[in-house]
Amino acid sequence: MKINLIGVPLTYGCGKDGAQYGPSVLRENNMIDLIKNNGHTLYDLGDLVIPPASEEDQFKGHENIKYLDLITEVNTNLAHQVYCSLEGESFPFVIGGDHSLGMGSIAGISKHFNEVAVIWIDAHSDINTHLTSPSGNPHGMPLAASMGVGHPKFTDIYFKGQKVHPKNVYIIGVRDPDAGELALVDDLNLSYYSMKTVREKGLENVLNEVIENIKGSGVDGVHISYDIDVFDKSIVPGTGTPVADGFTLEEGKFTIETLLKEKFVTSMDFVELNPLLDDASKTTVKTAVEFLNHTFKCL
Ligand code: EXY
Ligand code: MN
Ligand code: MN
Ligand code: MN
Repeated sequence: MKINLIGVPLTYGCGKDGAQYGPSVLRENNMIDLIKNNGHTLYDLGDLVIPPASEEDQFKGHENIKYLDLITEVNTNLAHQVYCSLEGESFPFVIGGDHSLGMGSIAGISKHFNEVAVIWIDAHSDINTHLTSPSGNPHGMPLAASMGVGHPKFTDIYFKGQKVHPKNVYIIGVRDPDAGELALVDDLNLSYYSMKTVREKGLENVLNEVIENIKGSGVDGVHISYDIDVFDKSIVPGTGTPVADGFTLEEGKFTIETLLKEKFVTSMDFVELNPLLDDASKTTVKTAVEFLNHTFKCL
């Protein structure tokens, strides 16, 4: 498969330093070879240029959205790279960087396809808005914005209007929701599988339900936005918001293998690796490399 690799060294969305080194640390750990050795044709588009910003800038655009204008600009640029990749019949693979980049990825795919589905695999649902966020960190807002809920600068990234319909959104692995997010899950009747539900129903049953719904939905594009913090914090300490009771490495590999086997996935993000927060034995990087190798094997 033709893969366009797009690095997004962005950390302003997560309120911590370090996520900007995700793309470089994965490149240093042979991500390029992982892709090529699994038989893909790689077009490495390098990393987006992220404008510098100072501490004082962070609330200039809105009192509860950090770096509103910078995050909007970066996601607009990303959206166009993703759109152009799809127009060129390449698979856009976006490496973060914090999860606010999800707005750009989804805006780009939404412009290319008639109707898209988004599978959000994450310890968090990332459906806060400036009105519900406890932190003002945009990495907790991208999926709400992509559904047209939130600050207009975020909901209108790249083009005005909703990027993905709530009925085409599938959230898997949440273990740390905020009250405002749970309210939105109910309001929008989202397909929401908390980690508790995954454990009760069984991962394979959850994935099969998601797959059946997607196959019957008529969408022509499917995006996976994979947040590394869906893994248990014992194997992914190097992330901004680690949470207990997460996926084992095998569960993560099973998840991506099961979804990719359907051959309907058309783009993917891999986000929130923060090497500055990793442990001395680089457990997080090792987990990421093993997971990505399996991903590229299955793509
Ligand atoms: N829900 C919390 C907030 O909105 O601040 C934590 C968000 C963490 C987001 C990470 C990317 O998944
Ligand atoms: Mn996330
Ligand atoms: Mn469209
Ligand atoms: Mn998360």
